[in-house]
Amino acid sequence: MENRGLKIFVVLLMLLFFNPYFLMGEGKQKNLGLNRLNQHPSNPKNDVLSHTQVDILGEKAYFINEIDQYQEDDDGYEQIYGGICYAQSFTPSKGILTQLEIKIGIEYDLPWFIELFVHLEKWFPFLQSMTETLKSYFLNEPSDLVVSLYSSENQLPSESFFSKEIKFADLSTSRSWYSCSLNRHDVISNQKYFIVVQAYNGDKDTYYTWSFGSNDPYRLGTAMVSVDDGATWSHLSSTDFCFRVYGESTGEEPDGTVNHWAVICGVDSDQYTVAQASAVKIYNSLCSHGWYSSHIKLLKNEMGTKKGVLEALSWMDGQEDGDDVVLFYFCGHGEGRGMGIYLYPSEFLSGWELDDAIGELGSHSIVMIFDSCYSGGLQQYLGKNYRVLLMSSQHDESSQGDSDPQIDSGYFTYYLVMGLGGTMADTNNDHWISAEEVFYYAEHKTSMKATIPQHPQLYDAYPSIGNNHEELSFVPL
Ligand SMILES: [Ca+2]
Ligand SMILES: [Ca+2]
Ligand SMILES: [Ca+2]
Ligand SMILES: [Ca+2]
Repeated sequence: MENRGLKIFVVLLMLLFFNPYFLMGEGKQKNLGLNRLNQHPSNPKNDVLSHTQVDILGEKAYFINEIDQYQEDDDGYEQIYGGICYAQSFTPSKGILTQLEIKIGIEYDLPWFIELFVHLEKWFPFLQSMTETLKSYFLNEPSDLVVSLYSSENQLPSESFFSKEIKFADLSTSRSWYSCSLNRHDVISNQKYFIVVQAYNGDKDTYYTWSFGSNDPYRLGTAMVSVDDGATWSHLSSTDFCFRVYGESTGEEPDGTVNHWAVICGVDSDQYTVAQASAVKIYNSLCSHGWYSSHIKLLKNEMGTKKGVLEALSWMDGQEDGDDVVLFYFCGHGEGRGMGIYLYPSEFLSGWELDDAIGELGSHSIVMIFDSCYSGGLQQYLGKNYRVLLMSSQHDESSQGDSDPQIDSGYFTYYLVMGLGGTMADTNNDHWISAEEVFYYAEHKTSMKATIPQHPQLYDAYPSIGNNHEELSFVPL
């Protein structure tokens, strides 16, 4: 205590007698940042206004200031300093995020002698610069406040899709809404996202604040805290931080109704003469299980041109949305190593062109079935989140079929249709056949039936690449 008192006294003396402004008799301020402590933050709407102007010039007809999720109750605040992270999860209903606002501020406790100077400078303005110097010397100002957005709590601390640093001096002790433009970031509606704030250094006298509401005011998310840089989190039950997110619709948002849509294509070739018949079998199987024929485009032979397939996929995109189930089926000639498929009349659709078209779809439940030579190679172009790929053979294997009336299709298709036709494939007994279940039903039978090496391949990224434990159910029994 004695040392601290002595130190303060010495510094006061030094400042009093060696401060250049004091010696010059001038009350001029140095820009120490802290000068602006009591000013309001710069206009938080600036980002938004410029963004709107850009959109008007681009003649896009949407309103970016449409508020989507928010929690505005302010019953208190958490202190942010020393590396502790606070987070608030939320669930957007729109597919594009445009803007984030959080209600934040700062707090700092001045030592008594600086308080004294603050009072004195009202009568003696020349003391102002000295007061600021004292503040910068004695306040343990925290690092910039980092505001980030994450799509998973497992992604911290490195994989934020948005991050902004806010300076201590840019905030005020009266907590207010701070706005960040998000540059139209694509999100998955109805999935949880996380707003994370963190600052290092500072102390219990000098810290950032984030307002919160009590009694669980926001039901689609929760406040959380991490004391280990985001490695582990605990929920602050019944608390929600103050936030607002703004968004735009993509038109692909789930509408609460699960509709089923399909594009089914079979193109016969010299190499594979049962393609058209295979496509018809799949079509009939889906219709017999309640899929509406009006929801299916069946493209046989000369209808299965590149233009025809891409137009059908575009039609399907216009129909489906985020909570629908979609199916793309192709039977025909495949290119060596599975770089694409051959359509009518020998038109080539590459794996990446097909991926582009499928990528337009809003559905998060996409089944793709290929009964064609080398189809296993398509996985390298099409293997993405929300997709389950059923491929009739490896990338270096042919696929066989039989025109015998008993079979009259590719072997893989034959056993898929058989699997969809009964209860045998429903291994988890939920009265649905999933893409995964019907694959495992057909896989071994196809290999046994073929007279050449043919090993069907499954690619399962449903519901996502990192988590494929759920089944993509698409045919009810
Ligand atoms: Ca829907
Ligand atoms: Ca769509
Ligand atoms: Ca099942
Ligand atoms: Ca799965």
